[in-house]
Amino acid sequence: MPKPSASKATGKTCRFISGVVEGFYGRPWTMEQRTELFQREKKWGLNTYLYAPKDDYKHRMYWRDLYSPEEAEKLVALITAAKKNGVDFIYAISPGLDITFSNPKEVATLKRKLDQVSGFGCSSFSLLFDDIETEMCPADKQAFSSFAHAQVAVTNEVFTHLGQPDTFLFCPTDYCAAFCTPNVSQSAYLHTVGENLLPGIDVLWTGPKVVSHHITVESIVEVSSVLKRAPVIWDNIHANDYDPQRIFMGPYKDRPTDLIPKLRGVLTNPNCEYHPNFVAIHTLATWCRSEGGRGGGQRDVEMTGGGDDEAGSDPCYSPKRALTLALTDWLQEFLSTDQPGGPRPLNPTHLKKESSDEEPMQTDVGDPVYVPGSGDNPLFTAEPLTLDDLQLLSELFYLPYEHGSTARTMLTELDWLKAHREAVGDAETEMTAEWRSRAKCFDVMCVAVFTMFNRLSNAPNRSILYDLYNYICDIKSGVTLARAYVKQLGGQSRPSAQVMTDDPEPWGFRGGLSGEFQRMLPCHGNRDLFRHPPMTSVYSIRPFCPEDKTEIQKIHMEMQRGEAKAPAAALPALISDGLAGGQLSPSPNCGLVLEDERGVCGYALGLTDATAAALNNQRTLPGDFPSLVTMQLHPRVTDPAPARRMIGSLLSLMKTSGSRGVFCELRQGDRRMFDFYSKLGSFTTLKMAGLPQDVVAMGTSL
Ligand code: GDL
Repeated sequence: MPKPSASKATGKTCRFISGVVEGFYGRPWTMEQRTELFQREKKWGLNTYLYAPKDDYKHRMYWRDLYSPEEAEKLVALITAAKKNGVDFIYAISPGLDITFSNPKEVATLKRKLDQVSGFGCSSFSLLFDDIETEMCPADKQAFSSFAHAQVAVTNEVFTHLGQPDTFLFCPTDYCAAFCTPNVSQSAYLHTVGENLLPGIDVLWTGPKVVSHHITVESIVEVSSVLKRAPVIWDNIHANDYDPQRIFMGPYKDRPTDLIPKLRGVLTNPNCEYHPNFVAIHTLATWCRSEGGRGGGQRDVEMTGGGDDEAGSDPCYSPKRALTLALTDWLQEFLSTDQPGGPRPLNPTHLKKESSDEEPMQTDVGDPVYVPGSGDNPLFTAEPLTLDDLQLLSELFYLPYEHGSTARTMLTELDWLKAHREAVGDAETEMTAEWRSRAKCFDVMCVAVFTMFNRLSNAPNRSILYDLYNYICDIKSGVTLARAYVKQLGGQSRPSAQVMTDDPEPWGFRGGLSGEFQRMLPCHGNRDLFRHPPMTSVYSIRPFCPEDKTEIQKIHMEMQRGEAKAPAAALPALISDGLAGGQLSPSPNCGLVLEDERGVCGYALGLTDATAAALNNQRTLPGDFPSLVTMQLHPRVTDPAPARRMIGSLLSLMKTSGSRGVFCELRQGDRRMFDFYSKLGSFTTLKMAGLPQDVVAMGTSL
């Protein structure tokens, strides 16, 4: 643990604040869970719990209301339990939704509430002003020169009223760099806080962002100099209250241990579900302990990151090893029964019984035990959960900015299998063999997820399982769909009803209305090629015929208009404009047209020998790419699949016509096609002499 240090501002000896803030939106934890948390904190060497559940009535929305005798009794018990475990219980209140800072009655009400909690045995407090409206009411505007002045005045007054507690935390409204205008060092708000907040009050800070990917020493030095004190990090790295599909069970990470001497403390605001926070809190504790070995000659060799496979590793802390330590301890929790009536361990003699007409065995509670006979179904059994299962669970639900390694591999492999699906069905080439072998590995990974799911479902500790259930069920469905799709690509099964149907069951498309909204927004997940609401159209691809020229021209013109903020004439000319514009005809058998119920909605055209066309446009072709392709889709085609099928078919046709490499030209404004070719995987950017500015060439060998 970090050594206690003397505060420059107050001369008080301060221990490094470490622990948990229950500061998320949604259902607060139960008193039993909190009490268990204190025991864990004690065991793991953490020393603080900040009580700040956003949706606890009397913490925020009804902050003025005093606790009833029943509530008081529970809080007293909680505060006592914290003390018993050496955990500092900090009571936080969030009056910012509607307090009038300049009204003395309001300040008196706040003091009365905190006095009540003080009477419960609590001696550490916190005022939170996060996530509130920054516009002051007219009365406050009259009384204070800024919002920061209003908050600081009330906070100082309450702090003094409570007798300047040893621990008193203030959460600013601009609690991360992203909220500061224009930036941290020039933020008038933070400067006011730094200069006017009494020195005994510590300030909470979430880092560069609300959910910070990295927190660097430099960023902390910068904010500390403005705040005139080292902040306490309120870390949202494991918070999941903003997305019901995510939960984080990766290790505490991307905060160098060099930060520890620069900070007043770290409190993690983790997942809303209590049990899955085992990893978040255990690894934070390991991180906090890591500093203990510094300079003292007793560095914890087990925990040092050196020689680890983690890039830029910390000499004092290895997230990977911290994770293994946490999961090893967590496994024991999973295996301990938490509810009466759980499965009884099977008596091995029962399993040996051959015939069902023997007398049923009696257990110690007298229930008959069913023993299947020789022709009966064997009993369902799931093997006990293993450390590998928990490792996989953590990797599938890792961190907000990072999937775990198995998750990354599965995504990469699925992407590759999709991009190279033309390999299947060819004569047995090397590529086909590679495709099949990678598909097999993908399948093994999918099966490991299902096995983990079964073993988790059978784990004796039901409370942990229930907290995880929705998430593991969700990932199981996602993996089931992906697996079925790969099998179908490999010709091992007919197109799966769930993957391909135009009328999927509710569980075949996920995410509800919110998911649909998101998929329709332009910034939706940068991995996505096109926005694709549920498929409603049936597409067909057929060979191009000269009668299609007019429709193709229309699409070509329309796309040019969309691409150009300026009139079409201002766009740099592409060699393929001639093909799409009808001046050039595609080579025989090298044109395809996409149709939906409204008619032609896309085209893919190729010239096997583009030398002459290139010369006309003052380009010099790169030697290995003599052929030109161009593809365009009407904006109403929101599903990426037909586009991929069409370009795949065109490339096959061109190869059959003798081409060994194709290229395409794209204007930089045509992001959609640029993304499309980039994500196919096989196309790369080419150097080509004579390309106009703002035009890129991409190509692939055939
Ligand atoms: C926030 C909220 C917090 C919430 C978190 C993650 C702070 C200081 N406040 O902004 O209550 O749980 O985001 O959604 O972080």
